[in-house]
Amino acid sequence: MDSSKDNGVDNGAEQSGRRGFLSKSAALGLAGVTLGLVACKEEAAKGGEAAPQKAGASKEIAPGQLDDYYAFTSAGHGGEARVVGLPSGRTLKRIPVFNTDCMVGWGVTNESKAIMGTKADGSLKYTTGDTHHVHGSYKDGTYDGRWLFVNDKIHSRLARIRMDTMECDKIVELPNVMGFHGLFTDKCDPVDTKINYTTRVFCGGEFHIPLPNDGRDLDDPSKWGTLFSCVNAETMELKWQCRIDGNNDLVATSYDGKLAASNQYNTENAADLNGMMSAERDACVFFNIERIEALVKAGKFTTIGGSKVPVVDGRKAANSDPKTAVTCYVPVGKNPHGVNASPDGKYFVCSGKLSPTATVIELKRVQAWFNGELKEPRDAVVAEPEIGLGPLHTAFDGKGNAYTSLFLDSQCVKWNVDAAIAQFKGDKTAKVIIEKMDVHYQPGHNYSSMGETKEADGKYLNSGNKFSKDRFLPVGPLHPETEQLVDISGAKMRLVADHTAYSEPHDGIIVRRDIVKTRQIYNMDDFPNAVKPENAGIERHGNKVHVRLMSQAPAYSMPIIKVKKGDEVTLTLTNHDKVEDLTHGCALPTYNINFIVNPQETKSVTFKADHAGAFWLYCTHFCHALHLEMRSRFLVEA
Ligand code: RUQ
Ligand code: CUA
Ligand code: CA
Repeated sequence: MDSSKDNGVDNGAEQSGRRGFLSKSAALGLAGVTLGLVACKEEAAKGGEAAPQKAGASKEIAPGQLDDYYAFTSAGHGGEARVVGLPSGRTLKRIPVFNTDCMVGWGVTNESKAIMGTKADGSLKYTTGDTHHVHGSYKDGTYDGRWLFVNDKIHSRLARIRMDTMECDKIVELPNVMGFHGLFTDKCDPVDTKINYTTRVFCGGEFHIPLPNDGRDLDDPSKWGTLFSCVNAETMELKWQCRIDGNNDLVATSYDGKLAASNQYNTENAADLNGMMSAERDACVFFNIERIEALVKAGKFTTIGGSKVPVVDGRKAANSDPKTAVTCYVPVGKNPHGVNASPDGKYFVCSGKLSPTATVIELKRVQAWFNGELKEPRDAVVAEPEIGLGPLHTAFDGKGNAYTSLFLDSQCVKWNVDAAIAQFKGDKTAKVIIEKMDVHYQPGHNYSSMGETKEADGKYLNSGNKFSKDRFLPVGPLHPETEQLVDISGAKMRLVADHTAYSEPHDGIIVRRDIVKTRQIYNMDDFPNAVKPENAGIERHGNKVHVRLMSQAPAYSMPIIKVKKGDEVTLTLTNHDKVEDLTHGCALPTYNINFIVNPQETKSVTFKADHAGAFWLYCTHFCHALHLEMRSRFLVEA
């Protein structure tokens, strides 16, 4: 197969397997699009260089040199979050969130289980996750380096990651939501402008389900619905939910805190593929945050099933009067994917996916509709340029240009927002499309350096491509994905590097390194259960045994730990080393226990000593010349 031409929907048809399916679904989708497949073929044939390209690094990161940016990305159904240095592409950290991880002991220790959630028997409620979107907390319209938030689509959970330790510290499950896909943080309070930082996280529910989902209405999807949820960023508790018509895909927010929006590909409220593609246009639904919160305050809400979370009615029938409406449904191109806010805060852009267009919505006009000053929601649309096939996500450079990923064309298209608006007003000379660049291949998300903030700097764009095909050494049926780094600082886009990514990052953000302030060691006193010389040792209450252990390279505080078969053992370990990065591990063979303690950190595990014998509790993390000798005898008497 000539892979250099294999770059799109048409060539895919010649192949079997994954890409065969792709071509089928793409063709299916294009049935409703005016642009024919002929045009598509021409576009597609242009792309896909398998021949080596010259790397165009605007700045090489030499050994020992530090990157300029952090990229924080999701990991799809890997369930974690990841930290990458850019432009080098160095993997800096994997942050376990919804997955279990035996390197750090996530899902193993009592502390991580308490965050992840357990069943009555103490086992984890879920061990799977599906992260898609990572967004940071804001202050003054830019990242404040405090938190990252990431969604779990499969079990509808929102997780928070502390940026100072880059560890997950809270997870909340959204009630009556299935397929929690898009999320975004707010950037200001809608009423109190002194609160010019993130206090809310908005979460979109993608799948329609019975409300409540308790076995009723199983055969009547017309009664099902979806909710848009608001979570308190500080407490991570649900504040309210809003029931809507249609569904939520991705989420974007305004700088002033007054508006949040979600693009809807299923305005049809359909339960099957054809139904979801039946309407000529779908929508982007805007939420009036101030009004929703006023209704909640006034007690004008319902609750669903056993959930106590206030639910406000955002459906069309209840919101036809703009002056009291909490929602505004702005029509956009068919089956949109992505809603992205321009860094100047003026526009939200939704891509058509099944329409070769991007719809530009002016926030001022949406606000005007809510004030009764704009006739129709559709009048908030100020441009709808034709940009290419399969547009998904849009990033910005802060200089008025937008960069949209074109899934079917395997391209990134750079276009100018003002020109698109001029064209929409009738200016035939407006040059909307500035450049199209081939990416490899089938891009999903793209995101730019600081591109979702007022400090968008127009330096780098990351194109997250779903198929790497021939770009890397083959590693069997599952290929890595290509994260292509593009220099967007000049007049022309320049491919800087192909970085591999293990399946399956979706979205990410690129944050200037000076914003991220990490702590290098813990404070022992932050842990109420810290083990200190005065309380170290073994304490027994009936068959409950508490083993309080300390680590200091290259030894644990007790060479022998003796318990009885049948005991319920809680082992608490505090790392007394203070040297940065002097981490110790704690592995207990046949008891399935494995975790680490970083300097000055405390962790614990609880387990039943259900089999007798001698077990070497040993250090897993190479810490000292005598690391291998760092072990204690854990003896379980019969
Ligand atoms: S989605 S490839 Cu989960 Cu963000 Cu668009
Ligand atoms: Cu402690 Cu290895
Ligand atoms: Ca649709």
